[in-house]
Amino acid sequence: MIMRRRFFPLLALSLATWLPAQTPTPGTDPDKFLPTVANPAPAPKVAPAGMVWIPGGEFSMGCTDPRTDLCGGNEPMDDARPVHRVAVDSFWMDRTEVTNAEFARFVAATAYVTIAERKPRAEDYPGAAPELLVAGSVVFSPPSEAVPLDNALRWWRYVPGANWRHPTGPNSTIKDRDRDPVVHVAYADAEAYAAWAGKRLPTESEWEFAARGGLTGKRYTWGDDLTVDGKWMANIWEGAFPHKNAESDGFAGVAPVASYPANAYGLHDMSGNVWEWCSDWYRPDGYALAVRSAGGGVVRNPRGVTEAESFDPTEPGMAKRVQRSGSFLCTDQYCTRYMVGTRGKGAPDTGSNHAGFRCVRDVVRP
Ligand SMILES: [Ca+2]
Ligand SMILES: [Ca+2]
Repeated sequence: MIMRRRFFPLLALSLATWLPAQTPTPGTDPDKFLPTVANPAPAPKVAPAGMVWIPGGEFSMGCTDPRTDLCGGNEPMDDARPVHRVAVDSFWMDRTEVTNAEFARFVAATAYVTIAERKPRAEDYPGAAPELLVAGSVVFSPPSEAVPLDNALRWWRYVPGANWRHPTGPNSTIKDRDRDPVVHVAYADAEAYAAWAGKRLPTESEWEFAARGGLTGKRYTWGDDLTVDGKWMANIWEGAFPHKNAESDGFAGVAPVASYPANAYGLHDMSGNVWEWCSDWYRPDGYALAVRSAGGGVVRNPRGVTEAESFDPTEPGMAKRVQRSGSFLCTDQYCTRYMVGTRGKGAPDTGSNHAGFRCVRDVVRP
């Protein structure tokens, strides 16, 4: 349906209260974090340009219910439990989200046309009115006054002509915004870029291992407090969502990548700025299924469920890919998914002006 390109994923990213409480899987404690143990193998001597070494290892993946935490938000994050033990191999990861300049080089080399720049085909969106079948993407369009937070359509709009070159609509440009993360990138667009760059998209477990930076069970990529010495550590939303952005962190919209401190692995913006695609298909009970398939032990290099198994109770029948990191629109009033163990998801054909990606590369040892 064209509605998914118009509105849906952003709504879904923001609602998790529908998730049923999950039955604990035998052999796991849904709230138990054990120490992260990095693989001992040293990094190869030469790092690919713009990438950092992620040693891989064993860690506890997931998050506990944050609602009683200071600034923990109002969602239980049931889909990120049980907290369970996962092992991932080492890999390289982009130190930042992919930028406009990087994506422009890819497009210049390949003449690639993103999904948001293509006219939707009527056969892919049966029942859609012909006037709706226009190229475009979803843009944050805040109301001028406070609104109930139960319907994301109050602040999202499908904008014809919005795409990575025109982030907020046809009259906007990316001139002088080389260092901004590229946005309006559908999953296939991100995959095409990664293939061109000799990389791939991260799995969800690789992404979380990297984001945690060797720490154990922390709420954020840097620790347990939202700010450090009064400083903002990520580009999120302060003020009253969605109508009044206080910009205390310095940015109302996207920030140039690496505007905030890196985590311990040298990765920037693993919390906030823009959402980042992961290669796993989404399913709210995916962690329990993974633990079960591992016989209750350590889950090794999980790849997630299949497309056919993907399920989102808010949109049954639509397979979704995982997205991580939260964005400049996440706030403790709404969608606190800048917390490192939390999960998001999106329809693969849908980008928006708060969603991008970064890539990883496998290690090739001589
Ligand atoms: Ca901000
Ligand atoms: Ca991010």
